[in-house]
Amino acid sequence: MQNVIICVLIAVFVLAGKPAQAQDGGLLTTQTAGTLHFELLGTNGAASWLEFGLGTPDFPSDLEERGWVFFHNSQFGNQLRSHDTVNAGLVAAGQSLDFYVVTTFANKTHVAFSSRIATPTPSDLVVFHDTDNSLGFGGTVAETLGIDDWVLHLDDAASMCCDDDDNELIIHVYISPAPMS
Ligand SMILES: [Ca+2]
Ligand SMILES: [Ca+2]
Ligand SMILES: [Ca+2]
Repeated sequence: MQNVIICVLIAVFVLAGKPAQAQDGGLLTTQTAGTLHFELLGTNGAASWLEFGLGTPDFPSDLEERGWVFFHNSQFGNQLRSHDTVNAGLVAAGQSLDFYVVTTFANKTHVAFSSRIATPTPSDLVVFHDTDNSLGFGGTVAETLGIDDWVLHLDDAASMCCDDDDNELIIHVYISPAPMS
């Protein structure tokens, strides 16, 4: 019981520390409370820098200031780096989740936010929407596998020049139940 109380307190603290979400909700909305997990299923493309993370960080900013989950840098042989945990490891039921993607391609850096719904940029649209419905999910990039279990099919943030193939970052996002005792 004590663990439950601690978990609730942590969840309240995490939520209180988060910036207000867009009124029309995030890219994903949780149904249950628990621990948020990310698993990279695939990556493609020729970006010199490709980064995926949680939230809507300020730009420009240092990598350490952002809630990055995965990144790779071609200067280091495209070696993927991943965080074991992210900065909002515990989520509540009904919580909105938004994400960002950074891409450097041909010496130009592009940033896309899923939260920028009202006035999306071309990068926002190509990354966080399936503009040509090639995935067949009705225009969303989120494939629903089950309750709080999704696969995101994301372009990189430079793809607005070239394609909407939704395959530069394929990421499994899911929530495991919070530990109970
Ligand atoms: Ca897309
Ligand atoms: Ca693409
Ligand atoms: Ca598409």
